[in-house]
Amino acid sequence: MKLEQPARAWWKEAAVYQIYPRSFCDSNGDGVGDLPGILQKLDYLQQLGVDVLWLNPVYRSPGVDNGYDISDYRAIDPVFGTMEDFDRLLEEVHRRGMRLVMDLVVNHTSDRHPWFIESRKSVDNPYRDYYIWKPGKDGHEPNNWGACFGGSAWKYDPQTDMYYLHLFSKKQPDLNWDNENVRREIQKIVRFWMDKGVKGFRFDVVNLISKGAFEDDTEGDGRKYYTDGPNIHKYLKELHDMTFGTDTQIVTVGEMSSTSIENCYQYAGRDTGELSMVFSFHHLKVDFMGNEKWVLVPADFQKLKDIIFEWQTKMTEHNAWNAVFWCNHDQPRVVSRFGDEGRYWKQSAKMLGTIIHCLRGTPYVYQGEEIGMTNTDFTDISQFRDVESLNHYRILQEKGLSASDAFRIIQIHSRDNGRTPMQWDGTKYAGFSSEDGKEPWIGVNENHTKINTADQLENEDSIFRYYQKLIAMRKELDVIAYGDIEPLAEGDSSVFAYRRCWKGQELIVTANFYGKEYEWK
Ligand code: TEU
Repeated sequence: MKLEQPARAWWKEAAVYQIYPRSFCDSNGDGVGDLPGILQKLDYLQQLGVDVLWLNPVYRSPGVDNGYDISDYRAIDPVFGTMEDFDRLLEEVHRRGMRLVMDLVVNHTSDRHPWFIESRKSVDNPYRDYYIWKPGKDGHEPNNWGACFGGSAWKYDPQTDMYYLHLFSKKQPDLNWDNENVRREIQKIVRFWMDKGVKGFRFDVVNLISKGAFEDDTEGDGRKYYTDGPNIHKYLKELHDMTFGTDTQIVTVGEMSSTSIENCYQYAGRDTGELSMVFSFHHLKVDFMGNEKWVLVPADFQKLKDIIFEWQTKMTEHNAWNAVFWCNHDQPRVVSRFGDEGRYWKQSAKMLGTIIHCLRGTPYVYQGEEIGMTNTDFTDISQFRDVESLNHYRILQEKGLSASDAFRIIQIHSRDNGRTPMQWDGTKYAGFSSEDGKEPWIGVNENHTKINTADQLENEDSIFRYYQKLIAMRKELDVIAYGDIEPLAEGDSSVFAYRRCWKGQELIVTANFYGKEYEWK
């Protein structure tokens, strides 16, 4: 497939590092990571070679969903520090030639946001239509849609005898994007952070903001009525034109939940006037049963290859741009999930990193991935914190599973696998927090004595050193950022291989997912 001359862009040559502030570095010993803690680690990140830092939400929030329930979009939650801490961090990020991306959660707010507090007061309140309210049907919810964190997607509110929609937790009411006042409010929020010098935004489940018909879903959980909805492209184009589209230095990435590739041609297409790139998640459902996450099935390697290659080749054909990644704060650790925690821990972590960093797209490194951090070693449900995991632990038992069977599923799939404190050294709290500080908000993995940045910075053969080289390579070889891609060994269920070509440069990547020698020509 021959590429038309792809437009050069700084974010096509960049690597992004995702920081989960709550678990990155705790500077004041309260057991929760914070902004001054990130400031302390900027030199480490510069040494790794990343260009952009994406912060998960640090806005004021009751913390029901670890900050994805925002109650004030223009304030820093005290647990992370002050706006002065933020301004200082931003200044120091820029001084190192890096950029900061903020995480904007605009599909929903916290139920403690002033807009929602007003909206629920009365049916004629000026903020009523900032959210989605419907009367019940025959004494039940307006329809049969399910919430991602379990139960119905509707919560009854006695104050006005109506139900409001929440696709996630009941404390995260969905905003009504069909209301122009809501769209204008979001534009003002984006401009507030642009005016502070933020050079990027990650939009949380942004392809869910346009809802279609509110009908019962006879075949599923309702997602077909709100995923990639009827006005989604109109709303993204409007947001682009009214805010970040005015500054070519700003990069935007949309988290596209259960999306279609056809829609992503537009979301992340060249000159379509929406976003720079998209996160899609189909490749991270190969250990699900369809869309059902809370089951134990072996990861389907052939499906993993097919999906990645489909998104690589088709998005290239449509001049659209992928974010490429294995890990984030919602996913288990890739070395545990698709690699090997044991004998081939180091080799498999490096193999997995190679696959992502040589693909066409912008690579994302999730905190701790660069040192091969693993899933949690938790042995009891009381150690888990994630609202989604705790809800499903209960739901699995309501479905008849034993507590131990339910626990085993949570252990494998919980988002907490990616949320344990960053492992900086072998001390009591892994250097995440001072030894005389409070117990961290979530348990430190015992293997931090073996897996930590201090050790790996000293070791030329470490995973950290290898990630450094992968990130540097993207800057040295244009074929990585701009080359086309040709899958190789597509039918071979033991090898993950592909070829990149660009103006005479050729890069062939071959990866062995299994712990045994394999001959492939
Ligand atoms: O994630 C949305 C999302 O798709 C994931 O929560 C996914 O549905 C789930 O992990 C599958 O089991 C975004 C944020 O990344 C996540 O942390 C938030 O909890 C969620 O939106 C709600 O804001």
